[in-house]
Amino acid sequence: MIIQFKTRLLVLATALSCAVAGVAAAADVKPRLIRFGYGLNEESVQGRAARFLAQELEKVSDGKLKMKTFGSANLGSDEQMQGALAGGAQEMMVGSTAPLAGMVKEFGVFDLPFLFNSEKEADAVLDGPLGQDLMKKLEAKGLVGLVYWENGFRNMTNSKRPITRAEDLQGIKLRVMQNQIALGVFNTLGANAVPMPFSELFTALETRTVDGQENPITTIQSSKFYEVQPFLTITRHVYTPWVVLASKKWWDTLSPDEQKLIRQAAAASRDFERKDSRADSTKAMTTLEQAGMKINTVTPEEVARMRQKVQPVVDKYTQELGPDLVKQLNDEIQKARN
Ligand code: TK8
Repeated sequence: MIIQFKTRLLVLATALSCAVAGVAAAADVKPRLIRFGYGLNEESVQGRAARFLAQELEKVSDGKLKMKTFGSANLGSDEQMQGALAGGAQEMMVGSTAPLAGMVKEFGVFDLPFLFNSEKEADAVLDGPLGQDLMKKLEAKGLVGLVYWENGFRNMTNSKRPITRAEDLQGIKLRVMQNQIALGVFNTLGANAVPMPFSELFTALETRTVDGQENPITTIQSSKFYEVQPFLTITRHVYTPWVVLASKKWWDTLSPDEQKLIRQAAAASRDFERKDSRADSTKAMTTLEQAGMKINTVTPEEVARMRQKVQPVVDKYTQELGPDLVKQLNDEIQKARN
């Protein structure tokens, strides 16, 4: 009787200690060094989330999976890193979906303007069927999509004038992400859109190679665009995400346990990053005001006008991206909205 009880206790204790030690100890996890690249600087939302991811990964792997992070496009622009991952020369990165559309055109859906009304809607679509299906399409191109981080709603800055109406964009050389839809949208609104990698943007603004750009408030603050751009116009014209990617060539050499730990750490980084981004957005706005930027918000009527102006671009790319996909997108947004 007593012996039986003791045996049971021992079995229970063993089971418990295994659970506490976590997956890493028992699992097939080798010491590895993972290079993780990103485009913004270390003091940005991206920088903080990259450090969080590195720490989380060390924690869940008992120090076996070590991540070295490289900010400020030190491993290359988003596009260059995408190529490095596909070729197996770099393990991981985070970047915008816009340049990914060059590999999997369907990622262009996130460049369609005036889709989402709130971060909540974006989360629902990105973490839901549409966002996940898009990530699966990357595998054929040599990339593994892990999670979406928030980049956010984009607003315009420039060195010439406040944008109160679309017409104010006339004659403004506006840097846009390297993506056909972004190019079409801003040219149609009246700007002279110039596609350029983010890594070249600050210098281009400083030297007046371009007059303006568009990015979320958090980036306008962390990249110090306020030093060279006196005007900020709140348009929230598009919500664009970042996606955390792994090289498929490299991913396929990992054990299932290692893949599981990376997925787990990536999911934690997504939750951390979105929360941080939303809190930082409010703080960044104050910084921009204090830095003396002249800030205006376009009226809802003007947003409606802009939306109407770009409708032909939306129609054109709805055909190219696939009307079913765009319908699915709008349905998923509606569902999240209600
Ligand atoms: C950083 C970019 C950036 C994006 C852009 O590498 O290019 O304007 O918003 O966040 O991905």
